[in-house]
Amino acid sequence: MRFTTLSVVLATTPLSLAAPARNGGGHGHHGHKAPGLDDLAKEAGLLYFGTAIDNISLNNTKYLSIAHNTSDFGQITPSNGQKWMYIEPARNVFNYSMGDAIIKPAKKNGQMRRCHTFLWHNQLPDWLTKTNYTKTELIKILENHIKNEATHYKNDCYAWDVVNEAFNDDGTYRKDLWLDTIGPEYIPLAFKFARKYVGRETKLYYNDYGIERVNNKSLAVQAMVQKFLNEDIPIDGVGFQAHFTVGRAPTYDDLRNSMKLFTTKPLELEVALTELDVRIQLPGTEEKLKAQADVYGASVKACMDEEECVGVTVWDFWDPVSWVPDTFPGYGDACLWDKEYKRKPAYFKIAEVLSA
Ligand SMILES: *[C@@H]1O[C@H](CO)[C@@H](O)[C@H](O)[C@H]1NC(C)=O
Ligand SMILES: *[C@@H]1O[C@H](CO)[C@@H](O)[C@H](O)[C@H]1NC(C)=O
Ligand SMILES: *[C@@H]1O[C@H](CO)[C@@H](O)[C@H](O)[C@H]1NC(C)=O
Ligand SMILES: *[C@@H]1O[C@H](CO)[C@@H](O)[C@H](O)[C@H]1NC(C)=O
Ligand SMILES: *[C@@H]1O[C@H](CO)[C@@H](O)[C@H](O)[C@H]1NC(C)=O
Ligand SMILES: CC(=O)N[C@H]1CO[C@H](CO)[C@@H](O)[C@@H]1O
Repeated sequence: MRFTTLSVVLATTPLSLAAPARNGGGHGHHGHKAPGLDDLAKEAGLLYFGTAIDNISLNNTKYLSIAHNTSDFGQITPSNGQKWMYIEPARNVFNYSMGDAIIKPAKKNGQMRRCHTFLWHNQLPDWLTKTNYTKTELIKILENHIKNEATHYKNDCYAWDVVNEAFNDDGTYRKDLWLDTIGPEYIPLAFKFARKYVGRETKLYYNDYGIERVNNKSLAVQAMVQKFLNEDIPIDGVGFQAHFTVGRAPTYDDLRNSMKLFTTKPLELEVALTELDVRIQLPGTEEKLKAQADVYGASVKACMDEEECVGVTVWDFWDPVSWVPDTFPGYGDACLWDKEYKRKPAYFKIAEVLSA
């Protein structure tokens, strides 16, 4: 099934979205290179192995040489640059410079792009959060935002995260601006608007954290998708963010079971690990790095073994620019490359899993 999907994508997608010509090759007589994570992921039947990158890293040539090495990363996701506060900083004033700074070089380099995100409760501009709009006005604002951003990035994105993090852990809807003003129908509305304005081939995803096990939250997302299906609301995939912690991470079986909520009949959606990182309580030790490698390995294996899991994206690859230390004090070292740009045991574990 996955191979069929891949050939359909390659056959019907504008060239710019399709798989890249590789840097470095490795078929010549000189300098055979070890295959990277994306090379191995594609051989294992996935569409990509990717990474999120952020604007603060764009002045760093060493960082960029790794981010744009297509042997390791076949897909790029902007961590922040396509979020509402940057894209529409004043009402109906659009600024794509931060998004473009990530998307354009990735496109030029033949890397696929996952675009992130049209609608979230966080990183919204003040003009949106500090005014009480009516329901009708807010729906207009939502459509106008999606229309403009989707049109600007038309055919640039393999997938769009249309709605991000709409549920609480207990499976109820998250209370935010969107729910308070529009009601739960803001979610299907966002997907309808997205389908209207994104490129024909672009996949529409619902993306969330804490759904990597069968629990109240993943079941609530499943129920929502089932309702979409009954009501002809377009959706193609569910993104498992997969921000994990050593010692508390979902197992291989947890992930497989939760993926099946969405990939089996009647939903038959695709899934992906969209923001994978594995934090450890500092200081890092050899033992903790090994445990981290096992979590990364089990997570990637779960995606590899699930026919409808299309790929894995890590939420940045370099420890010094990870979001983890700022967000979870005392935790860190969550990425695949350490501060000296050395690949960590987790990198090699993933390579081993993908090669098996
Ligand atoms: C790109 O990555 C591959 C796989 O990790 C590696 O073998 C190769 O040396 C890298 N290329 C460059 C130019 O660093
Ligand atoms: C890039 O800019 C950031 C500040 O935005 C700075 O902290 C960092 O040192 C710079 N990196 C390089 C390689 O110049
Ligand atoms: C657009 O955003 C960039 C990056 O944040 C900023 O440097 C630039 O001044 C903005 N452009 C306008 C016209 O506001
Ligand atoms: C918006 O409505 C809330 C609750 O009714 C009120 O507390 C707040 O002051 C209002 N904000 C503005 C900017 O009118
Ligand atoms: C899960 O939802 C059920 C009701 O559907 C509730 O009784 C239970 O407390 C919830 N569990 C958690 C952990 O929130
Ligand atoms: C906030 C930030 O770092 N913005 C930068 C993102 O990247 C573009 C292109 O390099 C810069 O113009 C922005 O200033």
